[in-house]
Amino acid sequence: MRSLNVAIIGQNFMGKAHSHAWRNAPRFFEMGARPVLKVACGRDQATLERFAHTWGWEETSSDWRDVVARDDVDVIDICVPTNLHAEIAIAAAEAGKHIFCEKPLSRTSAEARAMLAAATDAGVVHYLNHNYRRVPAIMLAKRLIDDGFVGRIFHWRGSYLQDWIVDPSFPLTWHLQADAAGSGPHHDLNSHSIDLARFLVGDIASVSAMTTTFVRERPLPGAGAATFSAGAGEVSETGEVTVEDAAFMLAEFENGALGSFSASRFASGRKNHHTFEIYGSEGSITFDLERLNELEVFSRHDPSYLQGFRTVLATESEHPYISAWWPPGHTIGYEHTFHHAVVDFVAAVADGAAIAPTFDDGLRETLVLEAALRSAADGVRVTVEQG
Ligand code: SOE
Repeated sequence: MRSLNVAIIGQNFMGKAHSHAWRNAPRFFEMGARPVLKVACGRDQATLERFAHTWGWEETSSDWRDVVARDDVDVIDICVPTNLHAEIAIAAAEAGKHIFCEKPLSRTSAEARAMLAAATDAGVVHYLNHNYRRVPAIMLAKRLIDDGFVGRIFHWRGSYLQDWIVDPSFPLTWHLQADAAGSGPHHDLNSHSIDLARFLVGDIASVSAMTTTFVRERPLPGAGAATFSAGAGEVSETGEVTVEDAAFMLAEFENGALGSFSASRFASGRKNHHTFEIYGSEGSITFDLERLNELEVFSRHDPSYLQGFRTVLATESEHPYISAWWPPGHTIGYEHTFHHAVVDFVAAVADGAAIAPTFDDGLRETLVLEAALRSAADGVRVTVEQG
């Protein structure tokens, strides 16, 4: 069987999730090519060696440019902060490598356009990893919508709430700096909701948004909570937070549906509360990532004495991806979505199968993100540029 040599750039949270998927997917799925974990690239050599050993990467490198230039690498997997995506992806495309890029695609639409142009010109496979599209229950939602179960869609209500920075002593990591991240939970979390909304409902025509920042100054990474809370005069090692802490957006879709999106890192008690609700003329669908095997569905065509939402456990063998895993009722989790992405990506590279979202989807999503930031800054509704 053909091998596909993968290089991963980045070794943190997403590095781990992707590594697990590259390594494990062929054990469960029939794949047209065998991913080889060729080289892991990161800055901190000590942690990189441990990371490579744990996940079975054959080699390590501290220079992504060397990695991209290697003849024995077929795929570049990008798992680094957002500000590095464009440069790495463009170099990878120019070197003829297929690209698996973690979300969000980029900070700006200018970067997204350049990435899309480079990948298109090079004719390489370009995939933007919004892993939640590949939750079987969400794939089921897509099938139900395409089959007319929901009918004409009236409303989308998407919400992605977390609480990991409520403590003001949480340090100023790259996620809290606009230069690195583009924006805060808007790029990080609303991007996921926008991707699902585009997948399930359609393109977004205009938006109106509000953002706010609750904690404007934080300890620099390494300065630590103790320094921050030590009292006036000892709080010198702090820096400015340059992103929002919460971003709420209203949207009108091209098909006339009205939607709302809320993203916050200040929703105390919410750890990874990613939900959506879709309401239509024939029925409705709701989803909650913290119960990701389930889809709540409502049909107006049920008899009146049975009207109500029911819970579908999307673990039957006919649900997408499930037959490769366990028997019905043996639930799957967060990491499985990355496996599904790897399987589909390899099918795109090895067999020419279609894959989405691509960098084109990423550009469209970034245009929505940008329009919302403009709306929040100017206090007006903004039309979203289409592509
Ligand atoms: C952190 O907010 C984060 O890890 C996101 O970056 C991921 O995309 C999301 O799936 C979970 O939360």
